[in-house]
Amino acid sequence: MKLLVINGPNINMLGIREPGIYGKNTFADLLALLQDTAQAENVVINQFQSNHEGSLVDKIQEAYGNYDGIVINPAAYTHTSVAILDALKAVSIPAVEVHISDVDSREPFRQISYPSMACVHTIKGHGLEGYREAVLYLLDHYG
Ligand code: CA2
Repeated sequence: MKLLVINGPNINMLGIREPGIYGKNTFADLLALLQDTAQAENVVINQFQSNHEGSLVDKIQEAYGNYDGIVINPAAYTHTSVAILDALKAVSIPAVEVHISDVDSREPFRQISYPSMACVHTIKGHGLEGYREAVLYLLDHYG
């Protein structure tokens, strides 16, 4: 199984500020967790992070025919991006949405997610472990 993990804006800044919300772990820790999960589960996991909405859309389109599943944390674009929603619908690859923080207990605007309408499952508030859970979910249901 070949999976693509996509992270949106500012996820590369993890661990630098707001440890109360996102924890102390860094983006490098997230990359290590993904590598670890790939080895343990014997799957290919490629990773992409961008601060640009169009680049995220391009990457989702490129996944068509090349990946069996997508794990996506669209970050702030979660709450605004119909373009990311449409890209996920267009490629129709099983996608799991991950949020490090519990967006439901934060500001009301964070409780809206456009991409979730094209995702088979959403994991919120489990910290970086949510990414591992997303991979396991895809393996269990589509592997
Ligand atoms: O909880 C999540 O995973 C989020 O997708 C993270 C986004 C936020 O906009 C979403 O509402 C929920 C933020 C990404 C990281 O932002 C940082 C902010 C300050 C310091 C470091 C990272």
